[in-house]
Amino acid sequence: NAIAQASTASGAATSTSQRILSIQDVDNGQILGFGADLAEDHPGFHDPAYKQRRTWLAELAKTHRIGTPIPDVAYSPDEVATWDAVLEELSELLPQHACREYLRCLPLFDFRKGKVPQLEEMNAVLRATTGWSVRPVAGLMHPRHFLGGLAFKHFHSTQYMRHPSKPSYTPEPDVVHELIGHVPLLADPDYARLIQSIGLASLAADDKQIWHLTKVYWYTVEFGVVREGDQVKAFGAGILSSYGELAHMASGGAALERLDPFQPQPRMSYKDGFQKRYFVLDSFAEGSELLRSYAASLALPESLRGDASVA
Ligand code: TIH
Ligand code: FE2
Repeated sequence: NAIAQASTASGAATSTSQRILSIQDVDNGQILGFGADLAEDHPGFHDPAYKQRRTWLAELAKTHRIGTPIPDVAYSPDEVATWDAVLEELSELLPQHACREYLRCLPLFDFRKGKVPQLEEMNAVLRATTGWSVRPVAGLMHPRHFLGGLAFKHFHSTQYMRHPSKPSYTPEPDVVHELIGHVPLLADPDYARLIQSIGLASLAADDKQIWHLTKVYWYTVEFGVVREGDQVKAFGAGILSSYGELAHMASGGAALERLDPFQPQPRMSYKDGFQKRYFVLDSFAEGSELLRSYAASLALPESLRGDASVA
């Protein structure tokens, strides 16, 4: 994912209050965080070669235009080694703790050691299943742009690799997070409907509601869990792409709460480490209905709500 939070994006909010009407309105140029400028506490801050690599990939992502082929990234042996390490770790926990839809979709993609998959390869599968597509982005986008993309079945994905010193958990999205965390479920029709619901809600949202939706996105698409019989399984990409977070979720150490998109959501941060609570859906179908009813509540100005002749 590539969604910024209030703290990083507020400065740019004035230029992005404008409603998104088509995918062309999703501006990929404006990056609010996690681009090439690494923070002081980033594991790659003292690694000039890593920083240079990030700058190169950020520039490459910025050149992409919707509808044109996505340039492949030639991943280095070090980057492939990081991919291999994460894949190996995750293959231990995913079969037990990922939701069934995820496990059903995973084999559609050619995820194996020795090669970091390219975004175009992901799109070939997504085109043939749900019609979704991924496209490169340099870093964190303004939430109105990121969420607006979802309404048009576009998922913005980073292409850089996490720093090799910390393969089990990264505080920022990277290509492993996007590919292993997000992409497989985009091939599941029920999940695809759920994530698109958040995007559709964003089209009608004012700035305040955009921040609310960013949190709803965070507690579902990033860190959501879903009931399966008497168990709870992960569908949030932030859980699925991190050995540390998966183990944390599996240990039962975090609280479980029911998601209610009509209620204010707890604050969220990339800096908090493992989640203290996970929100539970009964199913993707139930989650989609919930989110679509929330979206419908935004579609009309306050003054017109509940007017049957307009609705
Ligand atoms: N923590 C996740 C990982 O290690 O793969 C990445 C992120 C998910 C959401 C925000 S950052
Ligand atoms: Fe994400």
